[in-house]
Amino acid sequence: MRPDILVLGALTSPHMLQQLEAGFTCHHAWRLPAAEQEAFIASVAGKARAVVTNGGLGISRELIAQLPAIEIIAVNGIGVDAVPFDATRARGIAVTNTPGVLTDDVADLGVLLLMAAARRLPWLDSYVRRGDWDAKKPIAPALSLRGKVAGIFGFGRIGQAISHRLAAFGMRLCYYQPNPVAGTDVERVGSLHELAERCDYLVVAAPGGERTRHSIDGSILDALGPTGTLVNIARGSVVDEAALIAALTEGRLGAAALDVFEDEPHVPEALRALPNVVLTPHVASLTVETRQAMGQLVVDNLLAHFAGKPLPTPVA
Ligand code: 8YV
Repeated sequence: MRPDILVLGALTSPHMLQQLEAGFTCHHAWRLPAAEQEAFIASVAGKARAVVTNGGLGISRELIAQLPAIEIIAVNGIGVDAVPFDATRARGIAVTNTPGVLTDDVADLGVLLLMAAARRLPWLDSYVRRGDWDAKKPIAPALSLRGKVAGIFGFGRIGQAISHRLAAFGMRLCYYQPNPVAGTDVERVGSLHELAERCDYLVVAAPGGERTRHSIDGSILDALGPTGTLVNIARGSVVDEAALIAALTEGRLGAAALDVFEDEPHVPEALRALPNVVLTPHVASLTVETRQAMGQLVVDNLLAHFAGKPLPTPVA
């Protein structure tokens, strides 16, 4: 009998979808309008032996409690901050994620956002579209990246991949995270506050969750200052969004480039109205190749689990 799986997060890889459909009886909650999902989930809850979800969505403690047959939660993403591990541990539920395969694309988007903010790409694009070039309206020059300091908060695989890319642009680098990283030439500074004081671009690549919640608060943004730029490709929860909006609106922070938000997909109107902000809708890993590789890991973990084999990428 094919195991029943409950799919919560949108599946963006057709290849993954095909393989899931071939090996399992899939119940696709994500295809339904939000208002219909609860009743649908309740109707299949008794038989779901696996859940497929994504990094941002995770799974709630309440939903886990609703699933008597659940054995494994396969997260289609690297971040597992939205998975309640006390609940999974208590029930012996396995959790897997997709490490490694998304590092390059997420790092690329981090650099793209940093450069888009530095060179004011959205403003320039609309300048041309609006016909301001024909009208010979003035353009203020941007600032060069060469010689500027990028401070990376969170120096795991993605943070390090961002640093390699930015080094190639002639930027100086430093990082902060609680545990020093071995085997890197990049300097670790003593605190997040010091990192923000030292850098021109503060790039958030730290995991989400309670430990990092609102780490980037008003005092960190003030340390970054009116010429500083915040880039976030990690989790919206790491940044106090209200403090960020206040700092940008009051000119205490120069600019921000954000792929992630506190209450996705809701992006506060105040943020959307600011000209010195670049916004993308949580798409750092959204490329054909990476989503296929992530999807393959999800499928491989599920197949291994139901075949009684070791999981390729379990979360410890
Ligand atoms: C995805 C992510 O957007 O990996 C993560 O933690 O947030 C992203 O790569 C998400 O998991 C969609 O599948």
